[in-house]
Amino acid sequence: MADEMKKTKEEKVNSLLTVCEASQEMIEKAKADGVSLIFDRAEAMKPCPIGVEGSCCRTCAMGPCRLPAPKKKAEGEEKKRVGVCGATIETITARNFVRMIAGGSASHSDHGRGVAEVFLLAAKGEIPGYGVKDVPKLLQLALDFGIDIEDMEIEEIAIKVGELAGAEWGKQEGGLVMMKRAPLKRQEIWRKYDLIPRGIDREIVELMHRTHMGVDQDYKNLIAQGSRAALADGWGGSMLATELQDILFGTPVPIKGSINLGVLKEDEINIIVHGHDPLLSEMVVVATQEPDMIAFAKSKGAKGINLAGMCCTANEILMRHGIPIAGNFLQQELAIVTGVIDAMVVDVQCEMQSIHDVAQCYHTEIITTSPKAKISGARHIQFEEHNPLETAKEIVRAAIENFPKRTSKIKIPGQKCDTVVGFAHETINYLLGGMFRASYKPLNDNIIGGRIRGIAGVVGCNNARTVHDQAHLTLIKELIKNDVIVLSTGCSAMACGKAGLLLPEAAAQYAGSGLAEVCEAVGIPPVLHMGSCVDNSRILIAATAVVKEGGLGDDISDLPAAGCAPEWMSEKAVAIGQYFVASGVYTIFGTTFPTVGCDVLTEYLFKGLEQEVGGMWDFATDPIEMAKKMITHIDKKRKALGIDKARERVLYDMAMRRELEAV
Ligand code: NFS
Ligand code: SF4
Repeated sequence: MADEMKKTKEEKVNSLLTVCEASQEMIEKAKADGVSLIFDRAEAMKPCPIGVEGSCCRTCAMGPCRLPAPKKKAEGEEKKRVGVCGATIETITARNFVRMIAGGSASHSDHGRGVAEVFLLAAKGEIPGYGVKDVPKLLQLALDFGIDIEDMEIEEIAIKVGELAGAEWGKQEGGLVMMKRAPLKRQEIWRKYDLIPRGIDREIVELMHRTHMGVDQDYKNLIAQGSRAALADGWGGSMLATELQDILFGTPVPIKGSINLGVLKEDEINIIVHGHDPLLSEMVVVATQEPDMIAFAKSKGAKGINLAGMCCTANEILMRHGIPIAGNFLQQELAIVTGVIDAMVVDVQCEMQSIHDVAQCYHTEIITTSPKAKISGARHIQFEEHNPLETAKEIVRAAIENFPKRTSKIKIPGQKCDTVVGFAHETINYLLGGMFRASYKPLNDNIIGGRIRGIAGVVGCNNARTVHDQAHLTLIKELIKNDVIVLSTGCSAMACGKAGLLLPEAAAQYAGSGLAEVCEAVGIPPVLHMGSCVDNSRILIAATAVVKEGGLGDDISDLPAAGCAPEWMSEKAVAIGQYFVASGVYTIFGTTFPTVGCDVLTEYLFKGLEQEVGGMWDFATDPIEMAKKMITHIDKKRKALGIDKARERVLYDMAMRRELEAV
């Protein structure tokens, strides 16, 4: 309390912006340096109250038609809310909602397409430095695509896989191949409701067509197309991105790393790779280790080259190389504020245009690399896919040349935290079952026995409309306290890393006794970092593996599991949410929900969908309430499975176990 009193007014305000101390320090420094940040802009500009509820249609030039809910609706008196063309509020909110799905699915999937293209070039031996790193995974994918691999060389198989995988984007019919990985019952449900995507691009294009003025004007039909496009992302574009990246760069295995702004080094060249695509950053990793680059850095007075990641690119290279993470989405400007970033290299997605303005106040060079993502005024060094190492070296050279231009405005926060990351589905399998009997059985047994109450996927962004990292951490701590194991990706996983939740020791400190016991026995943290946002597909695969292991029902919707994006902001999060829902998962969002302007649609998303696909949406702003809702759902599923009694006796002996199995 005394400490609380000692805080200046300014510190109190800053602590309302973020719970991350390193970020607080940099927000204060930015103020002193006269730099405007996202936090300032969010304060100065509030969201449009009509748009935030999804009640504004700007689909054609007769609008925008704004349809806010009437202030006081007396029973039965509400006039039908329609736009100029007669579109109802149900149509308008559904249209807006599914267009977010289109944006999100397009982003993940176009990233996936880029990976598939590079994969094929690499398979053909056309990219020096890239090749097949994970042969078993290549063979598995080849089998998924029905390739008869018996008499084929690895190179041939890789080329065939590259061709067939690449064709999934432009396919017109027949259903995406990866959908067949789902539990059979799930596939039946998708067939029953005609939700199987025909081709990745096709579903996104059709969604844009249907949401044009005067086309699909039935909200349920629109949501169904939203599901198709979202499934094309989760089980298509994202899953293929993950699989092909793993084959090219290696499937992650647990690796140590560190995270937060404290990973930056004052006496070294600091390069940040920021965005989502590991294609170039993989080579930047190599370039920073080349002797001629290190010698060049030293010739400019630096002790070495320090590479760090930001956002999902960071997750990718941390998981595969142990490269440290500087921070998550809301820290991208703050990293520059340290004054020691010599170059921030961006590829695609979640890069705020403001980083260019912030960089103007220091010496940082912003370097764009994708022809799809330029920033006015920033330097562009295009990723040359036939020779990525050359591009990477050019970037590293630019950073080194920039080092002597540093200004005196330098301060690096002390905070950094160790992490253990890289829990691919294969790793979990191996860790639990052992090398010779890789299996999910121990996990299933612990869920059935009640040591682990259920599984939660906590994912997604930071959002400047809510306290940075706070909801992620409060929610996740509440879940693990209640013996729910957490699988995490994206900026959520990074929030966990900064708070020490990605360490095995966190189990003893934060987890309930059942979960802690399992984590300690296996040596894993209570929160498993599974990668970037396209890697949410790993969660789908893990959930499927749990179903297939047996004992917990025969569909993903039977599992005691739930998903959440407590601080979401991106359209990609909506796509992810919809593919989880359409795969049978209860999925809750925090901060805001884009359909609350229409009760009928919101009711359908929150309740109606459960009758059809087994999963449903939900919304709460308080993280403890979110956790409670998730646990309630988990308990509901435990009850349906008949394993709700097991939780009363968390520790039980063999006799009790036999008794339980006999039931
Ligand atoms: Ni996911 Fe990763 Fe972060 Fe959100 Fe952006 S970086 S892809 S979209 S903000 S979690
Ligand atoms: Fe208005 Fe209809 Fe045009 Fe939308 S499509 S802006 S509701 S007239």
